[in-house]
Amino acid sequence: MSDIHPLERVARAAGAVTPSPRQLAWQELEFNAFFHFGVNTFTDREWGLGTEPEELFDPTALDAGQWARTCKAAGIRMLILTAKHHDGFCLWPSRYTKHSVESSPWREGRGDVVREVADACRAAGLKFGVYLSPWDRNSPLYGTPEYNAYFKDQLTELLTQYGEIGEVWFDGACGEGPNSKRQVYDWAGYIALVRRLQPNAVIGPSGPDVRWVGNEEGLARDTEWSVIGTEHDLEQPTFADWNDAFYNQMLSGTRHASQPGALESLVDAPRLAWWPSEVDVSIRPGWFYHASEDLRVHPLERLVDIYYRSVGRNNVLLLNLPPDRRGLIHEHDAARLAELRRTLDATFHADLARGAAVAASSALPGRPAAHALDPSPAIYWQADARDAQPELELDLGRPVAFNRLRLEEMIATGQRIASYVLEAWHDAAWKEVCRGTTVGHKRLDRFGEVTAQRVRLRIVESRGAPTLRGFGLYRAALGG
Ligand code: FUL
Repeated sequence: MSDIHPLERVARAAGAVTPSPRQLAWQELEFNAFFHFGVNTFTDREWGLGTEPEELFDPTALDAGQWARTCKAAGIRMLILTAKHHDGFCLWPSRYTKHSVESSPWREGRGDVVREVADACRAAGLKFGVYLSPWDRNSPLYGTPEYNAYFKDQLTELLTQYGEIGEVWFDGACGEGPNSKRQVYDWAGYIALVRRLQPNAVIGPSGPDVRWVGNEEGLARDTEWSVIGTEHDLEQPTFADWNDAFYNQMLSGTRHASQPGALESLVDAPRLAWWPSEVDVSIRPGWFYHASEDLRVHPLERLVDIYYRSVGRNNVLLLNLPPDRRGLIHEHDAARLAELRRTLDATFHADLARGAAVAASSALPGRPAAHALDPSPAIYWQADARDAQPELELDLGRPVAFNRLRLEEMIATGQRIASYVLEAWHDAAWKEVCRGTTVGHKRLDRFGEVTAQRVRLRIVESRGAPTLRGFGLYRAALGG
């Protein structure tokens, strides 16, 4: 097959890369919440110094049940808690340091925030994840090989004492410790430990399962591939490898032109990896709570935009909801989150394509066009590989007004769609409604209202025979 063009060859190879079961389960979650909470909540800082007295930590009314219920009602599926941020203060009573809740006045030193949150998540039917900062400005061991053992001991506590962990969030930050030394992190060792103790947990965004989107504004790229090219074994990186991979993908953030996973970038890549992207963003300016930001909770329009540009761009959204000094999600944040849910529900409750008559230019046996519209996530339409530009045509039965499109690929079999056009039949011709590039787990497009009875989707370019397990049309009200 030497006559195959190199770009075509790599396109087929990339289209055949599939997620691990843990990545697949994680991508299905779509919308998770981050909880930045700790000594910074009480000092009004973003990065603690590591010298904060433990007495400072004293939430007056901590109620993890309120966190979990608020998230559940908003359609959030997992909650990730900063068990230890850069200041080194532990929200659980660690056996390996006194710099923890145990030395604080909160619950007379007998409290464990990690346990309360893990239990509240379980009670609400949410997954629970932990953020553990390798950068530790408090530990006297930081900057020595012993620190890696200390870090792994803490990780072991978190991974063995609190039940199932859905995600381990390793912050890549590597600053100086109390001795002005930097740490050479044992990434391969940390990763191996998580694999052994919590084999279903994804590790991100400095980890092999989940890639950082590259900015903290909540915005993914228009084109977001889950398959990228890499020089390194993401499972067993050296410190230098890891910095390189992590740093390179930081540089390829949305502010920069380069596109992770673009075909040209894959041709010479030693390996192809499924490395899906996560968008982390705070509901207010800071990651930690500051009373001065109570009136600066992002407006609804911004959150709706973030949702479309993260969940609707093949990313998992990790929205930070920083608890206040009471230990509660502030009223303003909770109200805004509820508004976001109402707005999304108002748009997505009625799929206007449901029940339409649908035909495809080709379909594999057992993968008929109708499966694209079927709400079951397990069945899908798949075009024939010989069909150069597969099409799906719908007859909605009557003229229908819509302004939103939802597409979903069956990513368990790979990510393939590279560009598509949605058209509507109008005045005896097909007119373009919108066009886009990647789809992946989910793509949501917004456009001006169109009224049509017949619509068609043309898949213009793909990396092998494309699939669709979801196709929806919606009508959003203004601002939705
Ligand atoms: C960064 C940290 O330095 C910030 O404080 C915050 O935790 C953010 C999510 O990650 O690397």
